[in-house]
Amino acid sequence: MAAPSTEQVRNIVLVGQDGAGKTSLAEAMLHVTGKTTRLGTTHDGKSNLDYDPEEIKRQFTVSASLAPIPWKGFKINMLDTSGADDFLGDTIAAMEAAEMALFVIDAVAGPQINTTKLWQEAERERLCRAIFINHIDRENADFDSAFEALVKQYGQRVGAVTIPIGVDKGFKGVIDIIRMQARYHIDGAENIEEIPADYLEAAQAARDKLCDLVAEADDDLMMKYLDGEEQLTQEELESLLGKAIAQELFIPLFVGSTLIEQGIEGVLEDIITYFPAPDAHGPIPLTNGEDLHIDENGEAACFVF
Ligand SMILES: Nc1nc2c(ncn2[C@@H]2O[C@H](COP(=O)(O)OP(=O)(O)O)[C@@H](O)[C@H]2O)c(=O)[nH]1
Ligand SMILES: [Mg+2]
Repeated sequence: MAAPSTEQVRNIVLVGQDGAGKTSLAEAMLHVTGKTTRLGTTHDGKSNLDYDPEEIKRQFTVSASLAPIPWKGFKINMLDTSGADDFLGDTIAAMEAAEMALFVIDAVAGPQINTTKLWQEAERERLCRAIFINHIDRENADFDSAFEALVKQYGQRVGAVTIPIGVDKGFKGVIDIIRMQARYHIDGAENIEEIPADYLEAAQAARDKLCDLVAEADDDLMMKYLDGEEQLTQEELESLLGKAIAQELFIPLFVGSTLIEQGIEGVLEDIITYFPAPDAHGPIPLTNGEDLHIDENGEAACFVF
């Protein structure tokens, strides 16, 4: 494969508490895109990423590993990290190599201590963020309470771009709030359908919240919005999403289950459509909180405090 241009590359680091399903998410992405023929699983030592004997024995990721995923002409580099206490230093180092951190949260346990530590690190580094609520197929998994807990802990910028269809063991697909459609993963492929009637109200409420958050990325639209309660058009929403994510005005929240591979294709699609690409001419976040700007010749031009 020829080297892709930087616009076609996405470097995403998977972070969060151990057990949330980071490695399983990378495995599901590899599988739904056809990079692997069998879904790798960590609980039985059959993972492509947790292959080290120590990881098989402990049943969790010890050192960061890279899963390059070629998809639709893009190259998505997923960096899978450890969420265990002893290995957070390695995880923080891996975060510096990515333009985006995808936080994986266990729907039953909610945000946990190491997730919050890593969140603070991302905040300090000005690393753009997204969230994937996983394990939604499990008994007692409750999307609304997990979502509420995340907003409480990480702020109002968190907004759902997918919501679940069905609860715990009856979970069977997601509603894509950006495209307003239902997405089901059935027999190895994705089926796109209309939103079921009993989910229309919840989908519209999530859509309104999404538009509110994303409008913040454009002053003119925000004024229009405040003046006349005008809705964003589909085009306006799509054109502002990437900007709102890159400016950290909006933190997209996805939901799904890596074990039954629901909600995975939507994340991949949004990664290539809205997540930031490596950009040599944009600000590069530094560990000390300053921004280093690079001029057209690739030289460090100035520090902005
Ligand atoms: N029921 C259910 N189990 C999951 C899901 N995702 C991961 N698991 C299980 O949760 C455990 C931890 O997953 P893993 O990917 O190793 O978590 P990590 O430490 O964040 O990388 C494993 O036993 C997985 O099989 C899910 O969506 N649903
Ligand atoms: Mg892992």
